[in-house]
Amino acid sequence: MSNTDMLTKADILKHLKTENLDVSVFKSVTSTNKILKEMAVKNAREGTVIVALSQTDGHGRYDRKFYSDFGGIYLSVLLRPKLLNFDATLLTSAVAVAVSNAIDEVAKRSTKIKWVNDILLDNKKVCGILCEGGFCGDDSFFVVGIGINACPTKNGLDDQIKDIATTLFNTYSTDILATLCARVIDNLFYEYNHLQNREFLTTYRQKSAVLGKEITVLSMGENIGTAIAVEIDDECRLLVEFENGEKKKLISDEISIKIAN
Ligand code: BT5
Repeated sequence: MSNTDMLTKADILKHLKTENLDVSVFKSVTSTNKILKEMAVKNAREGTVIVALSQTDGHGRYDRKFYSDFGGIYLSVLLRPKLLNFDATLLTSAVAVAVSNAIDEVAKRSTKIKWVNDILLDNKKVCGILCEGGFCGDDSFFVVGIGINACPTKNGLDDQIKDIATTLFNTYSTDILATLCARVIDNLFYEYNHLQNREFLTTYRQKSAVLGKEITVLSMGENIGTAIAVEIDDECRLLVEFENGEKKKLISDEISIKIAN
């Protein structure tokens, strides 16, 4: 990639509508979430946004690797909710709606959400989201990390993920990355500021890749059964019915699911 291809802060600000944000863009970092968590404990303010064009140590839940080569867009946003009992599951789900809508708008595609917060395009993962909480003194904060396979990487998707992942666009363009990044951030702040009315739930359910489907439920990586995904409740828990008729409400951070073929 030549320097003229480098996405800059100015490129993003040109498209960004949300005001009063503190955006930094880096060519390569370890992990935008890691850096922003370190900044958060040192009092970085809400609205601090770190964008990277690649990560050497991008991670997902349970420290799983998130492949983050040049071509994708990797960003983290710092939130400092004022509410007591702020619900991180709702935030994560609302962010999924924000990102899915942003991708659909910019790419003119129709993405789905795999509970809780993977974004799928044609049944393959195009984006992963990781919300991590922490404390700064008595105050809690959340770092929302988003990784999107936006444009092709030099060597294509890694062998480890090429069967389950996909890329949004066929060619590289800084304008695509800038527009996508700005829409994601704008939508994220919209959903964050409207979280309490739970308006996002309607779209969340409409975009669900799992409702009505047969799913394999994994708890800590272990298969605990096949079930039908019946409902997503107002707390974003997934109601499933196992083959033996047993019903269970799944909580996001306890399980992960595989959609059966
Ligand atoms: C996630 O975790 O999908 C959340 C990923 C969050 C990444 C962002 S990038 C910016 C910020 N900084 C970070 O360090 N992280 C955040 P999880 O649901 O645990 O899924 C991880 C799994 O997704 C891996 O085990 C792979 O199977 C798959 N995967 C890894 N890289 C991928 C990629 N680039 N595209 C699609 N799938 C991928």
